[in-house]
Amino acid sequence: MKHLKSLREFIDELARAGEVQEIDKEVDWSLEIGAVARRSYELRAPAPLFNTIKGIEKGFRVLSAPAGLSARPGQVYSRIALALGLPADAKGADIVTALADARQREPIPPRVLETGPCKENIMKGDEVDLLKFPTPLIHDGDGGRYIQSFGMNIAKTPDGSWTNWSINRMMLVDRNRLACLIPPPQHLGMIRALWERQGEPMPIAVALGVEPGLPFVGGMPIPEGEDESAFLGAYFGEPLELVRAETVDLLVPATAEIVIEGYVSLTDTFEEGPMGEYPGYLDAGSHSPKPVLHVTAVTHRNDPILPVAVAGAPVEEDHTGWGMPHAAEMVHVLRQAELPVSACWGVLESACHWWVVALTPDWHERSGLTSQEMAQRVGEVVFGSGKLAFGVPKLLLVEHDFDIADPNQLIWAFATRSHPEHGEALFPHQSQNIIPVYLDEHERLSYHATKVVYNCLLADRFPVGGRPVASDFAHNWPAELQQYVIDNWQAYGYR
Ligand SMILES: Cc1cc2nc3c(=O)[nH]c(=O)nc-3n(C[C@H](O)[C@H](O)[C@H](O)COP(=O)(O)O)c2cc1C
Ligand SMILES: [Mn+2]
Repeated sequence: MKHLKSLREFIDELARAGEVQEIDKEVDWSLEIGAVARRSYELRAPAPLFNTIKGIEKGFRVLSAPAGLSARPGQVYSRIALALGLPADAKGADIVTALADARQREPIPPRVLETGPCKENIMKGDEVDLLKFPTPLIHDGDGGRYIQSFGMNIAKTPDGSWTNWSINRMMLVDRNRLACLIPPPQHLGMIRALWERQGEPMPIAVALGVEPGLPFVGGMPIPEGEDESAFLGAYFGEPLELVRAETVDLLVPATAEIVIEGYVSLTDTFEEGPMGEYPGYLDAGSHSPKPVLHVTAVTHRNDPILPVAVAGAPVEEDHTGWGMPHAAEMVHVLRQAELPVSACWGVLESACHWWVVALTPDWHERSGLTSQEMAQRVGEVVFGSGKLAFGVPKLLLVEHDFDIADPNQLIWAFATRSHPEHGEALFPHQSQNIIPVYLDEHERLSYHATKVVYNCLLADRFPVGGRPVASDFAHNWPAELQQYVIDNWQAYGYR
């Protein structure tokens, strides 16, 4: 497993795979960067690296779509795979399983270095000027310019027992202030509540442009009290390298492009939002006063690169960077419950509103349960798992006899295998984030909503060995004939 230790090593790797597009033409941080990036997601074109930004010091750059999908056949997930040290042609479910497997290993705490490239430039106190950076106004309709859309918020509890690394968006207010979205149920919100109880502002470091594996664990719902950086250590089998921040008692990635240090105020707020959101919509009414982060220091590499995720319609980093690690945690939780799970997936094209639990094809013989009992059991485990369940409203339960990351195969399975009358197991009044746009007012206010398992299991409806077989090229012709047809494809006149 290849551990890439900086955003720059990642960009080199992307370039080798044909997954980055350097753009020398001057672009405007106001809307143009967002528009180019958005179109690149929709075309599954390489990730744009903007080298020249109007009104911004030469050398300061933006990388967008760092974890977008690829149009290259067989390499759809290459950016995510490379970020996580896997081959560019890794399959979606295999990337998820690699993350899930690391949950069974001991965390490896980070190693502290004396210094690192993130200290090449240091601005403290009055010198701090966030306006130097090419922070984009992403969508026409956003409430402001978002500097934090794919970086790590690092905070620890007042007693120092738990450091948390997560992604929550932050908006530029002026040269030394940010407005922060800190939902109370997220770990950053829980840690902030502890500082609030002490009557102190929360020290925080925001690391932008970090080694490529980090954002994936930042989007992963590992349990309260666990440090995502030590989990990534377990994933790669070696410690992450961190350095001390300048003005807060926190450790930050040695190779980060930009590190913003400061304190989240107890009292100061600034109107934040709206912003494109992961269900794929921009809701003009979704803005409110949010806590202000007062910046005490900024450090950055020479010629820093700001990563930008353009949140909105699928597929972008909210779906890959949040959905894939969520699916990994789902595998882990089901394994711990000793259910016959084979793989899990957050359907990217559904904006991660549909999730898939795939059981081993022999689940029925192994468990002795009916499909309805199994649907109930899987729902209880997944929806009962706190942080993981919070963003998981709809589960499709299938046998793992097809590629669950292929939306075409999934739609086929869902449509043909779930019964219109009794194919759903409903779970009323479950803890749910307020993001899905179908929620009603009451559900939004209460952070609770009904969830569902769509039972697409077949094994208990057909005798052993009597399951209908997919009627496709791979299953209805002898293997030798398939190979003969493939070998002769051009001879038939196809190109
Ligand atoms: C690119 C990206 C952007 C995200 N933006 C937000 C956000 O603005 N607010 C939020 O609550 N969660 C956001 N998330 C999801 C959280 O990172 C995720 O729920 C994570 O589990 C939170 O960390 P925690 O479990 O340590 O609280 C984002 C995830 C990704 C990958
Ligand atoms: Mn956490």
